[in-house]
Amino acid sequence: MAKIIGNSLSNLPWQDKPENYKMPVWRYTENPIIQRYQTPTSNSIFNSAVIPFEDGFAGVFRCDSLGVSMDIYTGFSKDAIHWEISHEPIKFVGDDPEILKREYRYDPRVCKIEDRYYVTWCNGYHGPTIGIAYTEDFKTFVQCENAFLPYNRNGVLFPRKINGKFAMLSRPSDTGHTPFGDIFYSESPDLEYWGHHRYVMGTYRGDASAWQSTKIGPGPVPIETDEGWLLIYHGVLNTCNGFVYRMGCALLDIDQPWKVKYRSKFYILGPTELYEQNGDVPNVVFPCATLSDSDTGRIAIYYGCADTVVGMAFTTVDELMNWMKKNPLN
Ligand code: BMA
Repeated sequence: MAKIIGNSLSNLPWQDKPENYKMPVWRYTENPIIQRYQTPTSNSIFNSAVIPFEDGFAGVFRCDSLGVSMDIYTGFSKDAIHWEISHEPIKFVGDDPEILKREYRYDPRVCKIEDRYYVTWCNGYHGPTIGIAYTEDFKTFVQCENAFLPYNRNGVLFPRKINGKFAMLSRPSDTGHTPFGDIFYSESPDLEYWGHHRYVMGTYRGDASAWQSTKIGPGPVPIETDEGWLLIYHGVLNTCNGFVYRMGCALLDIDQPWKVKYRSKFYILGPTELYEQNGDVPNVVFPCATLSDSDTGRIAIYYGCADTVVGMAFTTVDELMNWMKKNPLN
């Protein structure tokens, strides 16, 4: 039995695994939990991040507008299922107007490190790069320097310093719908200057695991366990009908997270429901956040469905560990 190292969360949303269900991740029966037209100006709400906050939950949501512009919005919830999402995008504050210029913002992650909530997202700055901001109250958001030069997407912070440094996973990319992509690790003493870049893992080109053959990218903030960092990630296959996005999991070394201990050969969730197969971009499940409970090992995964709505799914730390260990990618 692996153990989650972190806080207990007795109000974690939960449903038991259906009987005789062969996959390690199962969906919430009332999915999707967030609808595309949920705010007055939204065309779609997906690829969004949630976190425990005060006596409930807060989140940062990707809402594409009816003009199909991309921005990120706060939201709050008592039960982590029903969300009130702001009608106005986050307005960032900061010292340097150059950094505050908005081109586009999408695919947020939220990570608590010590007393602050950090938001990372794909930030337009002459091409996509990783934006970083912090907040203490989900009202005032201070924007920091972009982490990297363009082009990069999927910047995901670790929830504590590693060897005394902030740590981030990311996926260097290009200006378009990148047909490649591997996961890298970087460190920073101050969240401004990033270095110590390490290759973590890449696409798999063999036949055994084609679902992750075109590109992969880190998903939710890694979950600390007594066996290592549990990472849920997305993997993409290029088919004759375009990209198909699925989810997988990996276990990274606790002190040297660029060392991969296990990685799943089989995906853990794929787009098989109508709301995952149909939408503005068909065949996408895209995980951006989890909530987890250290007492029970339960995990709720939040994921974008077909670039249109948000879904929730459940698993446990043991389900994912067993899945990887039974069918590892060598
Ligand atoms: C990626 C990002 C994601 C999106 C995915 C599938 O490049 O734009 O936000 O979910 O493509 O369209």
